[in-house]
Amino acid sequence: RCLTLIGAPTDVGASVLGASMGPDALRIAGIAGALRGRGLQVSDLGNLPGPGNPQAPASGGWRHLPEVTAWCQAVHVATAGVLQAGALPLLMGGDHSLAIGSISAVAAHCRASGRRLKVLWLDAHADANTPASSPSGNLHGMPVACLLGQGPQQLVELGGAAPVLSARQITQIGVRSVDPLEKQFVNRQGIVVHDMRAIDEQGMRAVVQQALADVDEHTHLHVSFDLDCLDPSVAPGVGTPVRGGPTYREMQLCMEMLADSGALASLDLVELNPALDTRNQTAELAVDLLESLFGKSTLVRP
Ligand code: DIR
Ligand code: MN
Ligand code: MN
Ligand code: MN
Repeated sequence: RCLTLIGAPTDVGASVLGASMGPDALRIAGIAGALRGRGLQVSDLGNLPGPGNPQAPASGGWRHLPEVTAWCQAVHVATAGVLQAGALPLLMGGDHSLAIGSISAVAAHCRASGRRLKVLWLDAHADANTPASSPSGNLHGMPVACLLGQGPQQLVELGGAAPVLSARQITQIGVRSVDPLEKQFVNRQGIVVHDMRAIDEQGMRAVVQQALADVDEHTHLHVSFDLDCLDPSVAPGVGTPVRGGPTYREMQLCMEMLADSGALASLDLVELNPALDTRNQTAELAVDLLESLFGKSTLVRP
């Protein structure tokens, strides 16, 4: 099986600078070697080119819309090329607005090949703001809304057909920070959110089982993994940490269960901020969890 790494070194969608260094921190943590160790044939496209961060204030409800659009377009094209070549695209962010680029390409690929698409969104945040609900104008808080057809036209229609997803194609896990008006959007759309209370009450195992209930080996499973989903005590290298996230063990179980589904076909690894990290520990944790996601297990399993 072939996997292609795509670096998108940008933080234009975020409030805090530094996610632009994420791809290189993941390379330094040994992402390619770890995946090769899992038996994958890994190639690295390197870092895509794109605009720098103008550090401009919001205008018209959004910050850096032209720059975010340019990055998402580049990611869309790169992801489409990797899928076309039959490999699994692994997007190394960069901030989470990039998921508009990757997921729009994945959705087009699934439409063309007649495969069902399911998106798992692992995040402390719902990322479902619209300009009307966003407290910040930061586009990394809006990708879910854009993919569901709500947001600036150039992002909503990035891949042509809109909306890219219907609400029942996306399930969120680990959420614990949702803005007041964003809550209403999540509720109105009917997005399934397994928040931290669900994980506390039912356990990660039951939550992931529910999230995968409509996934079989014919489904294209896309995992969009915002590293701020993890508890900041184990993953401090993120721009918008929120206390009370999944532990290392809980997230590892989640990864192992996703691996068992046999459906993983594309992945975003986003919001790693090396400027806020401690000796690259969050990047190393991400690589460790990736090994579980690609089938590493303690014992031989039936
Ligand atoms: C907040 C923070 N909900 C916003 N969002 C995110 O600005 O929209 N932080 N996604 O990672
Ligand atoms: Mn395919
Ligand atoms: Mn987040
Ligand atoms: Mn996010």
